[in-house]
This record gives sequence, structure tokens and C-alpha cells, in this order.
Amino acid sequence: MKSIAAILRRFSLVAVTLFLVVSSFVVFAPGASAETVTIKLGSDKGMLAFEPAKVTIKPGDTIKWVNNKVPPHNVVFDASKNAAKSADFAKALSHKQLMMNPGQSTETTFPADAPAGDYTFYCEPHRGAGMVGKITVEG
Ligand SMILES: [Cu+2]
Repeated sequence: MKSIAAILRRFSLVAVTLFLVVSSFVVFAPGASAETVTIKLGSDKGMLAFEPAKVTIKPGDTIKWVNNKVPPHNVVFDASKNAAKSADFAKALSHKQLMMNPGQSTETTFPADAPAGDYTFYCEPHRGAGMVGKITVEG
């Protein structure tokens, strides 16, 4: 009887472990479907522009910023022109550190609870030259 109890206990441990593993997949499944969109800093033709300059994403998606032509560049989200109406939120999305070398990259992930709407961003050194872009987060 003792050995049967031991076997049952072991089995239940395995069952609980399996349950936890499987349920964790279920919980994180929506995160796995999040996408990564690449935006180049500096166009292939050497223009001071983001390429593409306008992107539509869903909450939870990631923007991969790839330093391309005519560096240095950075990414700063406009403190006032953002759907979250929050300078702190804009700051959290930004990458102020200048990227000096082509091929360098950094990422911005929009949180799953990011408010829907437009988020304007720019490159500090080239803002005056029109290096500005917009992310639209779908509701
Ligand atoms: Cu720039």
C-alpha cells in the first residue's frame, strides 16, 4: 500500500508540473504572436529620413531601429505628440543615445496596454531636416 501511495504522489507531482508547463504556454501565447517591425535610420539612398516613416502596429509589438546611412541618429518620441499624452511614456519609448555606426540597432517594445493612436518620433540631430516619423498603435 505504501508503494502505491508513493507512486500516486509521484504521479500527481508530474501531473501538476505538466499542468503548470502547459498553462504557462496558454498564458504567454498572445505574447508569442507579437511582431517586430524594422525601421531604418537614414534611407538606403542616404536621405535624412526614417524608412518607413509611418508604421502601424499593435500593442505588444516591437520596433527594431536599425542605423543605416548618414549617421549619427537617435530616436526620441515627442513628449506632447503621443496618444498616451505622457512625457514619461514618450521618454520610456525613446533611445536618446546616438548610434554612430551603420548596422547598430536598438528596440522599442510598445507595452500591451499602450493607448491606441499616433506616436510621433524624431531624430534629434536631423529633426530640422525632416527626420520625423509616426507610429500608429491600433486599438
Ligand atoms: Cu538622424
